[in-house]
Amino acid sequence: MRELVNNIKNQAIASLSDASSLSELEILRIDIFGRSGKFTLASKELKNLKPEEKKEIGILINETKNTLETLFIEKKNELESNVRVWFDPTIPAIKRPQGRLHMITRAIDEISSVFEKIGFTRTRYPEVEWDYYAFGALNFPKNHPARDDWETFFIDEKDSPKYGPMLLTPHTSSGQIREMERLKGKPPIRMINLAKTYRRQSDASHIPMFHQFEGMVVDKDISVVNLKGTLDYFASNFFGKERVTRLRPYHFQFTEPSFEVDISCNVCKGSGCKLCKEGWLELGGAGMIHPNVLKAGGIDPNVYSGFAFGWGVERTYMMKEGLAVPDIRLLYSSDLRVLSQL
Ligand code: FA5
Repeated sequence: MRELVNNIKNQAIASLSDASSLSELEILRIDIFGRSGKFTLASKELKNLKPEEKKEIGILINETKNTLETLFIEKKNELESNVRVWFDPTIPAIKRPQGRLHMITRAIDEISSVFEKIGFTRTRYPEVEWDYYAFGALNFPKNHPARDDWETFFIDEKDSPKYGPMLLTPHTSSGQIREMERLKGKPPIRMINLAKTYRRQSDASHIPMFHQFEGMVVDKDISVVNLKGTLDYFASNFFGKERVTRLRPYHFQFTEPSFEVDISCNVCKGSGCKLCKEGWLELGGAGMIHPNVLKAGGIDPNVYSGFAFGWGVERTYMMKEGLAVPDIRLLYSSDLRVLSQL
């Protein structure tokens, strides 16, 4: 048995030094260590030996195995370092996927910078808000049916004796009173409040979490003319030079008069087409700040007046890019097939 093991070892060492390729080495490995390899079969004989021989031959088998395995590894390394690596510099490189900011992050930056140029200050107010700032101080009487329009998420928390229920703010208008308070009721105010807003709505044109931007200006002698001028400035700087806005009478509890703002359609330039029907696309709400709201913010409505407007970032940006997104919820679906196109 000792002789058999030594023979296998010597033959293996000789063949190893002759092996000139990785495939030859693999054939040799199978011949020695494979399931029916010479060394494997010899090792199996160990159990048939007499006990006194078993120990000695067992040691020999172990040593031989270790020696041969080391030699195999060394030979493999040697052969691999000889393999020539072909490098063809004309093969096109693998294109790594490139990340970029989400469309809505880009929109937020763009919208803020348009308003910052004409002196608006970007603000952000709490997303988890009190009823007082979202409704109460905005001239909504308690249980007024108009509150239903906002389909608010309420927080399961004790009501504040002063501010009422806690909720997720359904619109950035909650920032109006907060900004008046921050400035201690002292105009001039030029605020652009851009933040996340929440409503219990989910369909092709509504998402439960979306973004709004709220403009507010308060000063002496502010009129609808200033509102219209600001909206037209935004329309031409954000959407394109020839775009203008139009105001339609509407109702909001916190503005008087109130308007819906439309922008001229860029496809038909206002004459009416399949996209817009009558030449105009709807953007959002606006109006002159209600005297009661100014009073709630500590501002005297007999001295000061102001305007405000609030639009959805998602819808505004989709309109700018002319994006035919069939379902607004796709914007937040994290589906790379969608995101890589935006
Ligand atoms: C408001 O939220 C008023 N606070 C706007 C306002 C501000 C009026 C200041 C007057 C003065 P409205 O509910 O219409 O208004 O929402 C404004 C815009 O938010 C909509 O035009 C739309 O673009 C966007 N919006 C509303 N709900 C959703 C929603 N669930 N998903 C996506 N966008 C929405």
